Amino acid sequence: MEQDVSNAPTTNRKLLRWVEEVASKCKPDNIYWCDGSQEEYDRLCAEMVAQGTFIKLNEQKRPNSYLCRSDPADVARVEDRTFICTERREDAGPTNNWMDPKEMKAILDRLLDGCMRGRTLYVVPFSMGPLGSDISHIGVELTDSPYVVVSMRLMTRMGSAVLKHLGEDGSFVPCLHSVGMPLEPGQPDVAWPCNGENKYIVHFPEQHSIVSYGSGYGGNALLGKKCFALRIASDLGRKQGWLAEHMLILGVESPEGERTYVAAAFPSACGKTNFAMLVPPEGFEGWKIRTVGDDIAWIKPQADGTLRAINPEAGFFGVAPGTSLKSNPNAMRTLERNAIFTNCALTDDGDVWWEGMTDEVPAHLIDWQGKDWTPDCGRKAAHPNARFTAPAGQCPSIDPAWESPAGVPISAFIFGGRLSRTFPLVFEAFDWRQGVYWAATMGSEATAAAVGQAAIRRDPFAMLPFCGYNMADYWQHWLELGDCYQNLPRIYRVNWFRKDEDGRFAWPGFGHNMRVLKWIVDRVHGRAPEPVSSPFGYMPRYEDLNWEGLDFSKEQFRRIMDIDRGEAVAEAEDQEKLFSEFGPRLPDEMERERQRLLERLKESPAVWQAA
Ligand code: TSX
Ligand code: MN
Repeated sequence: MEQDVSNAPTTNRKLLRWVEEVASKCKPDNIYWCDGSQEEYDRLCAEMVAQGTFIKLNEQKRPNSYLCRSDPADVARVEDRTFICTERREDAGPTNNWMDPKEMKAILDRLLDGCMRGRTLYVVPFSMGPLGSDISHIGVELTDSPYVVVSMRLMTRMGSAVLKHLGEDGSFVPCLHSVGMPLEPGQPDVAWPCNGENKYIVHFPEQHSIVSYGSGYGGNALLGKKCFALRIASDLGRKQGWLAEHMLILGVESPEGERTYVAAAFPSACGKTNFAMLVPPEGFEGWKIRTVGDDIAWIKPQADGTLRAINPEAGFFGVAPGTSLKSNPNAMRTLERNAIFTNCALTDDGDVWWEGMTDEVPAHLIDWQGKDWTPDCGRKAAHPNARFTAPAGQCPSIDPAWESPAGVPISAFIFGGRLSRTFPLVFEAFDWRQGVYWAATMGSEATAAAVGQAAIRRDPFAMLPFCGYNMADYWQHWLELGDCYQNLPRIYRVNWFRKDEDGRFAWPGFGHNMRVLKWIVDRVHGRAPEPVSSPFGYMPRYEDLNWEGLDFSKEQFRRIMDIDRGEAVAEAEDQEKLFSEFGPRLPDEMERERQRLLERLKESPAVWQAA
């Protein structure tokens, strides 16, 4: 191994200069250029087993898979330590943490000085999206964490082919990551190095660069995902006329083989991965859901106004608790081999377990903190944010076109929240502009709400923590697409989580969401009967959905589709709090749509119901 770059497997000038500069600042013991091979992956995993970072799982039960336990203080993304550093504060907007780039660089220079002592600097070249697609982009992550290296191999296209593609002067997004725990000579390492005092997840949209310090976990450390593919890419997309979205992509395949692709955004805890891998219920024989992606979509308008989308990722980094053969059999089968589990529990026979995985709870486990666990011990066995990392190609429902460089054509956008009242199962926005308004105002009910109307925690486009610039400018960008292109996809709002008077879920959800998807597909192809116009938008009649295989009465449907005027007015009035945060930067169209809704509600009955 080398400390200079004279033997580097690249001639890319920008990359060589940057690696040299980072090495002289961070002072690693070695520099290692990743080739992305299976041998390299296996070797790094074996080194982490020896180090105590990884536990190899039972080869018979879970081939080529590992469990890893993080530091108990490094278990999630750190939003309050995440920064957007633009010259002007307004360009980051009121929903992002902002710091002056010069001030931030001074802080980082101090923290980065010698931060990789005693460690290896890994050079990780990666492509977000199929290599060579004109929707894809290249990044290079410099990291001192082998966990990051192996995770990046699962989550991105990583290795030598990327360097070859970069050539001498190809450009890339520089992503610098350090766990922020240098080792003195002779100092033993820990299983999960990180920095207990300082964490900084920093984005410089004006330079299109990322620096992450102090955390080894998920979205803080695998910089291709939230940092690059959402925060930096959203800014690139605005400047270049495309979209980087926090969306799943799925294809609905009819018995005749027609495939219709939709992209969907949900706030956290709505079962986005379950929806992306949905299994159609009884009554939908011959129908299939094909998964393209479960988290991020890069969407590029074509000259004719069609939108083509890719999943920039190559793997799934999903929340494990709640994932079961019942809730998501396709995810369970994706995880059968070649997977990394973080903060799950360990079974006595060397497999993993988490809450909700099986109806039967194991009598004994080692919990996510390495402690003995029994069902009566009063603690969770897996951390609630425990994760699986696995290659997307292993998913039984993966779409044949998921790696197509041209992407797939998007026919509809779906936005959803977790709302126990007020919002119906599904409605279609009257037009693009109103759709943007419904996406901008979406959110989920704050959990554990006290009695009465629970407050909605707004999460516009599910992008609140992921938009790399001013959210009001982001809405403007979406509105401008509507001005530039005809025949854009229709926009839908859905709500799987409405409850009845007794507080029970009024909709069976999961595979039954196919009934809603089918109506959307019928609408997109002009096959659905003329919908009903409600104060919110267009809605299906009871007869417009396929109810085969489900006992769901017209009366139940009415209860899950009706619009209570009082609740709807309160909702529209509550949205003003969100809009007012943005001052004059709020696009006028947003407030105008809100006023239009209030006017429609004034004319509507106390409880609106389809005739
Ligand atoms: O993922 C979910 N989806 C989307 C699936 C494609 N979940 C899981 C919770 C989110 C992490 C859901 N939970 C969904 C849903 O559509 N709906 C619900 C609510 C619900 C929970 C249990 C039942 C019904 C609805 N059980 C029975 O009806 C027996
Ligand atoms: Mn996500």
